[in-house]
Amino acid sequence: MDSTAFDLPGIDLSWCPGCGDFKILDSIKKALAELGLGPLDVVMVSGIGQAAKTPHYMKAHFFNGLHGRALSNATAIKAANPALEVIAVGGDGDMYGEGGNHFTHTIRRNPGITNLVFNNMVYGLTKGQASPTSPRGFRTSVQVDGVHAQPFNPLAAALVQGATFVARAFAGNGDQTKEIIKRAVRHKGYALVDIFQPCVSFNSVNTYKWFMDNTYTLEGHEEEDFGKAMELALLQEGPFPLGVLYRKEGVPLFEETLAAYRKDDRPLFRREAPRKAVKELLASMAG
Ligand SMILES: Cc1ncc(C[n+]2csc(CCOP(=O)(O)OP(=O)(O)O)c2C)c(N)n1
Repeated sequence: MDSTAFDLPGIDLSWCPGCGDFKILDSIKKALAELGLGPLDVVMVSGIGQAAKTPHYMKAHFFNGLHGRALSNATAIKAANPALEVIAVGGDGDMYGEGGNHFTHTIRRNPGITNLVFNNMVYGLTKGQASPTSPRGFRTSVQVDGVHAQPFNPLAAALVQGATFVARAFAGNGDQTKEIIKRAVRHKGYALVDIFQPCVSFNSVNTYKWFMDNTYTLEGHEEEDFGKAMELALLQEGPFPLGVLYRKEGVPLFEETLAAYRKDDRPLFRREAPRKAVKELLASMAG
């Protein structure tokens, strides 16, 4: 499959010129094409934000829901049709702020979905307020004295909740990002890829140069070594490692463990809803 299969001609992209989102969109399309997937195999799921507009800009199934709710919607879609490749995309604000609760509890369930977070350390869509991953001291029009809080650490949080695939990429490294996304999509279980993404309009600290100077590619790393992964994830100052920090195979998937699939392996979307039973249940609850 050619990556142009995912192109959606004639759309009006609202991203600023130079935005890291363009590079990530390109990496996603190439990764899916190289995996032999086409638009009908993939569902892109998002909430709200600039990053969350990604599904609007590519040809595939998509579901756009409430702010911070991409992961719960993605989990349900995967449960209804496990044959689909379900990819939840959004920014650090959407996934770790508004969606923080869903981020934590989705990981515990281990659905077979991919979670791509475009981490620009700022709220882009709403014009530059601090996000959960903004560094301490980061000044904005709202945080005029600079951010006081400790930044949220998505990699360590994911590891501690039992995420079975945890990786970090940088939008500026298109090929590496593509390869990491391919591995995340192939992984059987919840896969987080936190992608450093420079916001050229509202983050003048974490620029392309800053990310280049403060990252390095992991080499010879034991991906199944939880302790080492946690040590890398806990780094508070750069250089930050790029690559797959942690991977664990063989953990049961959310959709596999559902009672609905115990006796019947037909996907939920192919089944008749038990209308009579639902009607009776509702009637029994009325008055
Ligand atoms: C419930 C709710 N709270 C707040 C907002 C306002 N809002 C829209 S997008 C956004 C933040 C987006 O930031 P991020 O997810 O980091 O994505 P980016 O735009 O930087 O890609 C906020 C706070 C909203 N739409 N709905």
